[in-house]
Amino acid sequence: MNEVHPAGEPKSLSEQIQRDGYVVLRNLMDSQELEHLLNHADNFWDTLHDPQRPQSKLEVHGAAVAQIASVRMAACKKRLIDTVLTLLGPNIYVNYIGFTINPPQSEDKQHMAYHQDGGRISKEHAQFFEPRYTVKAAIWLTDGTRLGVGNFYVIPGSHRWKQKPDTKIDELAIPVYVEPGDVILFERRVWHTRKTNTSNTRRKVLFVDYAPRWMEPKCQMDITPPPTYSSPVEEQLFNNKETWRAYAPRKIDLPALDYMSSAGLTRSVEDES
Ligand SMILES: O=C(O)CCC(=O)C(=O)O
Repeated sequence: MNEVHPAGEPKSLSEQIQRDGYVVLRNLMDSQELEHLLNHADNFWDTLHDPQRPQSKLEVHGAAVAQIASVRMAACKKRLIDTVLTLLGPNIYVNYIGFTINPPQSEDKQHMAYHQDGGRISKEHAQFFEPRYTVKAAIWLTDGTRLGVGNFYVIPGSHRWKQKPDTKIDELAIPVYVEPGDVILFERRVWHTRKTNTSNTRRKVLFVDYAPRWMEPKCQMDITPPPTYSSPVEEQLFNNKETWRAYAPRKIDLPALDYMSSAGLTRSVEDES
């Protein structure tokens, strides 16, 4: 977390998320950091993919991924974490982390359905104001600058829909083009999908979901033995064992609070209109 960025950038990135439901953080990872992550993704693929199902994605998540220092470091990159803290405030942790690796698929393979994240959350807020609650970072390790590579599609502004419109929503969606090392940061309510990878290369993305500490984890995140965390904020994000403290945290349980004030960050207020 020790690189610098122009003052105000997290604020303007978080304003873009408020408006569009997503934002792209360009060049977040440098080439060495990318190489480390790619090596891990490739090792997982080599050891875990099912050769009987060559078109199936491989998703590896939870402690097996969280225990890798370069992965935790990616989740804590300053420009990313500053934007996340501005959006969600200090009482957060990583409730999902995982590599998704998408091999080449045939043209007729149906793509994933458009969806919002968060399981039942949207259903349980029907007719009420639905808070953002969580944001997810898609850290792209491979090229996403052309179509047909398993691109991320999003409907800008759809996080504000009161209900899904009665139209073909694919016509409202746009592809988000990214270089390796760019990050798509999107919020839970925005409608999005991944299109089919019809290229001849594997698409590799590291996903990190940031959530309030009182929300349950989406995967088993306990790293044993505990690693050496590189900062108190990293420890808060990856070591969320004290569940009751997540509801009533003391200041000592919230290093991200001190971090926010030393970095001059304030939580943005969400416009409910
Ligand atoms: O793989 C992608 O690009 C999108 C994945 C997705 O829809 C999600 O993580 O909610």
